[in-house]
Amino acid sequence: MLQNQFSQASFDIVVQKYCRYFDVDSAEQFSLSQWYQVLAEGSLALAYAIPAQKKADTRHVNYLSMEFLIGRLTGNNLMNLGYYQQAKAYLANYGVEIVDVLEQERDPALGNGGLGRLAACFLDSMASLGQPATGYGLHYQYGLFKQAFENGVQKESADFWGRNDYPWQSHNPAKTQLVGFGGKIQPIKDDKYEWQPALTIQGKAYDLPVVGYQNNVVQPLRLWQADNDQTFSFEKFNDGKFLLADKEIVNAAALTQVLYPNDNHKAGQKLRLMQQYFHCACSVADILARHLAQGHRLQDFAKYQVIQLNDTHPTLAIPELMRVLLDDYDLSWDQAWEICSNTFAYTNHTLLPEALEQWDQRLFKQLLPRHFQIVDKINRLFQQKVRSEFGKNPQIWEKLAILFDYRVRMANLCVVTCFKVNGVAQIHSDLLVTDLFPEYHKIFPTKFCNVTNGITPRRWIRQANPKLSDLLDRTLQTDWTKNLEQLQGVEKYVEDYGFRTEYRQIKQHNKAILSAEIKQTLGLSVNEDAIFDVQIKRFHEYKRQHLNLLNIIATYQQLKDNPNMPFTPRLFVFSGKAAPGYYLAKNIIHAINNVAQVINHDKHMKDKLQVAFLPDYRVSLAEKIIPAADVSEQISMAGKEASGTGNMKLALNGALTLGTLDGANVEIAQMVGAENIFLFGHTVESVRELLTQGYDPKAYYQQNPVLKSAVDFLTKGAVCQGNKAMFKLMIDSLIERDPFLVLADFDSYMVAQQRIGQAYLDREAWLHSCILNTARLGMFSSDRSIRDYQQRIWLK
Ligand code: GP0
Repeated sequence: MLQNQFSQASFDIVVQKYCRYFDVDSAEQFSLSQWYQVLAEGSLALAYAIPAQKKADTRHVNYLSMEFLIGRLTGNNLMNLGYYQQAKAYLANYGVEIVDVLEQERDPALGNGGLGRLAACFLDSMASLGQPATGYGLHYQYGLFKQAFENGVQKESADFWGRNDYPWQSHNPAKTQLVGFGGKIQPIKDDKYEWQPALTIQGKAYDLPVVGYQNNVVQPLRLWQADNDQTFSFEKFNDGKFLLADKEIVNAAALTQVLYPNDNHKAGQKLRLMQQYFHCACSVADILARHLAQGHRLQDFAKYQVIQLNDTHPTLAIPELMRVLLDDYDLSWDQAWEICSNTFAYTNHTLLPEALEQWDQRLFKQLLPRHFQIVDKINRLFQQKVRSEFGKNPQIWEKLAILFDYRVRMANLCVVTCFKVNGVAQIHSDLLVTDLFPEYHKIFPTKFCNVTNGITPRRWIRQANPKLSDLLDRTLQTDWTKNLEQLQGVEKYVEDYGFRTEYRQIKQHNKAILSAEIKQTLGLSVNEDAIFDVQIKRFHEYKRQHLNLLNIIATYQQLKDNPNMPFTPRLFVFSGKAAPGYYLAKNIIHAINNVAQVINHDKHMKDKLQVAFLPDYRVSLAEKIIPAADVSEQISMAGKEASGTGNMKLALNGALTLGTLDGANVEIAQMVGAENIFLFGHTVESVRELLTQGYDPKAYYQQNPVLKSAVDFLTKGAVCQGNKAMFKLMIDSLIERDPFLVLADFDSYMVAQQRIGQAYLDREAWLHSCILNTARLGMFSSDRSIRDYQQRIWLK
């Protein structure tokens, strides 16, 4: 039972306060956005009215992530607090609709995509399961850029999200930290050193409450913001000792000014390395302080703390903890190593080589001289281990070294140090062992494991799809969000007329809402009876939005040639951003927009074939698209998508997956059964075969007239406005190299699309499959992921 009752009085106080602030006599005069401030502030007070948990005797999870893509919080937190209905009624008294008020909230974009959203789902699940945890991230001034289209071209603008006015955060002045950079190392005695940084920066803590689902748990997401240290030394500065080597001026606040907009790609800039260290240093200091404040002994650190590294971005926490233990707490190397190698665990999110972080050794050494020394020692000690395992073998060492060729390889540092390394879907974890880290696996056979990703059903079903949630509540008579496996209970209703009717109506209702959104943003009236075929995710070649596009063009051409051919109407929905410097991905976006223009303006295509590219993809937009989807495009080249998580959200909300055997699609297929998913394309094995045989994309282009004419369409007529070179980047990549086998999978993809068109005609059978998708995907709750982390990683 909830300890504190929803108190009308606490909202009344906030209303009074804002009457003064806004200079109005009564709340009747509040605008929607003013109501939003009242609602958020009142809800925040309710969250903090929940007493802090007693110190648990279990391991505390410290989840370190450069990104937390939290989405709007007010509605979600009210729901988790159990006060949504009361808050709704409170506003209704003033004639105000809560959903309209919630739409006023900014959507903080403190992450790029899957990795950051996963971190947010995990926070929700840890709180909801009562797993003591703190999320540690950065308080960026600018989140991921905003996206607009100008003549089809992506234009970026700064995401000024107003971090200083955001009602859900509070500055926690008790937790300020100091972080050093540059400078030199002073030897004290053998193996003892003191680091004398050239510059110190302040890290200020901004806390957001993470509210567990109706269980009286609230725990922090702590975001660090950089500021000039009060003790900033102008003397040192004037002496020119500033960062010693390059005398460059660093504006402290710049450190947390902006989120790097790269996804599945390393950036490599100095400022990014500084960001990473800043994040790690603040977090490690905070964890240590909390550990000691709770009365634990330093030597029990690993017993009470685990530090989960979300990808390699927070790897510097490893040498930082070593440094603090060695230099500040005077532990021996072996003692410090014992603690570190039992504290850290690493989650790998990608096999793409361009995403594996490596830092220039000189830069590293200049910014973090003491850390470099520590990493160098870890590397040398590990080399001895490798020699005892494999003998002196330069080829093997070349792969396993942490320091090599003047680079610091972060993934290798993680694998060597961490007590567990996990991938994010079964196929990905398998490939991690067989393809990326086979030699490491030989040395550390028990280190590797899998934890398949998940999504929080609180946000992605209960909040995003209230009508479906209501149906599930009435049908199952339990709170299925707490144990999503209970969705299995829906399976018995798959033939139930009443249930089927409602399920179908809900999808139709959600499609109508999305159609209104499309009308409002794009001015496009869509056919609500068409198949809503959705591809929403970052733009990346490996995700193959251009495969989808080629099929759209080919279909358009067929419909032009043969207007009476049997065809099930389609609406193709795209949304997603490309990194600002990723020209090929931006070229694909441009091509989709231009093709959309042509098709949407062709009156013969009206209600038959339409393309809607919604700009500025973000969590709140995903919440509108996902419940309305009929088909979920998960079409990466097999072996490249670590897991995917949008695939889970869409399928749970009753979209059928059109996918390759990649990432979590493999497990989705196992759960729903082959009849309830549309699989196509090369598998990991057949990709391998094709590539060893020698892949020649041009041959596919020349030998397949449908494919050829689809590609050629992009160099002709209205699509490129007479500029043949407009989509050259994309076309050359496809025909000359095609690293992700778009052309090799084209035929199989088109056939799968035709099967979908056929299948949709049998509306009863289609509905059957949708319901089974909802019923059978309970394992993709992030609660299950967190339980797996507990059992396979954290409890060890
Ligand atoms: C992986 F390496 N992912 C990265 C990265 O830099 N950013 C990122 O979002 C994603 C994977 O691509 C994923 O397959 C996965 O599900 C997600 O991390 C969470 O594990 C697609 O969302």
